[in-house]
Amino acid sequence: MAIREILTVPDPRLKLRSQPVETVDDELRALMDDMLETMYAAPGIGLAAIQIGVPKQVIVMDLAREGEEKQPRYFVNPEILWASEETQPYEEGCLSVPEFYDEVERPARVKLRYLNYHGETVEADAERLFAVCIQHEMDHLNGVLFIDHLSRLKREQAIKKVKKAKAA
Ligand code: K2U
Ligand code: ZN
Repeated sequence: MAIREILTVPDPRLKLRSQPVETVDDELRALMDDMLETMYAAPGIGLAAIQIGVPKQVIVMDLAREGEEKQPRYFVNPEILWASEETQPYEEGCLSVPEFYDEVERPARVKLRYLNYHGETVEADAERLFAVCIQHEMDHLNGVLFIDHLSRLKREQAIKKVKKAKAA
């Protein structure tokens, strides 16, 4: 396993649309292992493959709280089958937009279909933080960042802040 570099704005690769995975094999599992190690080290609770420069439809997540046993989850070629009309606001952050947080409104509940770590098809219902995180990560697979849901002014402020921090 290896900790990989996390891309940050304004890296153009973060705007790429990620490609579907053909086969969940040992090579893909090695990528997911690296993604999980990278996410824990950040630290974060979710990570999309494009954030380490790999344009594949792969997400890892662990919503376990501090002190709880780790609960890693793997999502390959995830699809949203249904989303509630009801929405919920959440103060989001992103490992690719460090030190910037703002509120984003998203559907409160979603139904997902995806392939798991072993390539098996799974359906799941997500709500609360799981719903927020999976939609945030699936945005990454479409080249969309949470700041793209904000005003142009806030988006430009976020990018300027990250650029300044990188130059320091
Ligand atoms: O995509 C990422 O950069 C991972 C995010 C996932 C996330 C974003 C917004 C809301 C929930 C999850 C990082 O984990 S951001 C760090 C973080 C940590 C705990 C709670 C919220 C955000
Ligand atoms: Zn993110």
